[in-house]
Amino acid sequence: MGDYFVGLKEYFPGIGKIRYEGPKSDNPLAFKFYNPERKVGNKTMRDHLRFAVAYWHSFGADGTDPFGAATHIHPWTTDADTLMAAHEHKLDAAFEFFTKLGVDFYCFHDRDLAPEGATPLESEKNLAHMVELAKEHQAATGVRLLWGTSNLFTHPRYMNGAATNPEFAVVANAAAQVKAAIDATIELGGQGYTFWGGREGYMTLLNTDLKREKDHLARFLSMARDYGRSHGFKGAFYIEPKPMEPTKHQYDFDVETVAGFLRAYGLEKDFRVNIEANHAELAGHDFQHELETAASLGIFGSVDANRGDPRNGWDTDQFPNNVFDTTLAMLAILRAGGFVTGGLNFDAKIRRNSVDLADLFEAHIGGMDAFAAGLLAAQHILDDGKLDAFVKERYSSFDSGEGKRFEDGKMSFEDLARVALSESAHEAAKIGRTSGKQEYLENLVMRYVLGVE
Ligand code: XUL
Ligand code: CO
Repeated sequence: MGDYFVGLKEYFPGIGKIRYEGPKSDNPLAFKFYNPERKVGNKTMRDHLRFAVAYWHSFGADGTDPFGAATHIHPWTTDADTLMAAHEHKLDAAFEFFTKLGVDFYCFHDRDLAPEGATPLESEKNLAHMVELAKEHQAATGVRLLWGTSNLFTHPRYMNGAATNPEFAVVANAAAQVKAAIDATIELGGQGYTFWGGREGYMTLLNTDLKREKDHLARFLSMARDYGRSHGFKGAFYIEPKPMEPTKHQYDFDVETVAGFLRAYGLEKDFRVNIEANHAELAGHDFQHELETAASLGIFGSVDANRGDPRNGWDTDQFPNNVFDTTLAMLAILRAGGFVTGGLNFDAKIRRNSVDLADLFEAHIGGMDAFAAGLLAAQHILDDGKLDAFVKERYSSFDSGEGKRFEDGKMSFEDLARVALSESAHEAAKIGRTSGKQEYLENLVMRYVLGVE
């Protein structure tokens, strides 16, 4: 932990540095699969996975739900005399946690780091103060900022939207907030800046001018992009798709919708997607679908790692633990070339009744192990080559001859039809009867998942 923490209050007493002990370890506070320095393919696990802790769920959320009061009593809040002091203590607790857990990154909203002031100017001052302290904590611990973002959904002024609000004054307020959050991200060396449009959508179309709202959103994003770039931000801008909640419909519904939006407004060069597993599920997709769609469109950026509950339709933000899913996710990520500016941010929260000090550690350890195991299985799949060879062979009729001419755009529609017309009756009877081998492939993946060690 280093000397930096000497003299600071310890918020997680009795819990030391979390270490790798291997799959046979019985210690709940040890990694079973995540071994940071272990080489997988050409990189270490830590460099592949680039884990980040989400400031909001881990240090801000208090277990409140629509039916009940807070259950998580945070000493960093209860011990403080002022709101600002509470945020200073929260920062100490967060960096103690990052360091003990051994993650390299964290992510925050502006309002996680510093409280909202009475005016936009006061809010900026609060944030600037906390950024100075965060900078010192980063320098002392080596923990870095994966991405920053702005909370444009909690304050009542955003109840009708932020960049898509029908009132211009609210749009301007959102800009002041985003400008300050981009400044904070630049100051802290953030590698990305995320836009999650929590209230950028509608509750009913009866009061909504859809075209105008989307135009405003695109205008806002272009202006924010230009501001960031002209102030030295070289990282990635991310849009985080989510189909609904809190709005009935959100404009950044899913990856494909975001891709269409970015292209329609000429934003595709600077913006990539931050894909959240639970959001994919809410959109009716698999996590793997969203990752592979992003990769196929060249806009894969980062990941909010969590999971939903397949039996209910909201964003439960649970810690990931399904190694089948993490394997398929890591396979998509490795095939996309791995993370560049992005990483695996645990946008996940412990349950409301998880009130032990160790729960937050155990939750992250489980999530990190699930992705480490998924990484090992995915690398094994790639090294073995059976799955890729199968897929390559499945499309091999486009690799040469007429199929290749079609793919290269060297054929007219008549030529294409003529290929079929020249078939013999014997050939025609066989066409298309090739097994997709789904069960064989699922069994194959299961072998890699079960073979992890
Ligand atoms: C909400 C969500 C957000 C974003 C950041 O569902 O995922 O926490 O990740 O605003
Ligand atoms: Co998220």
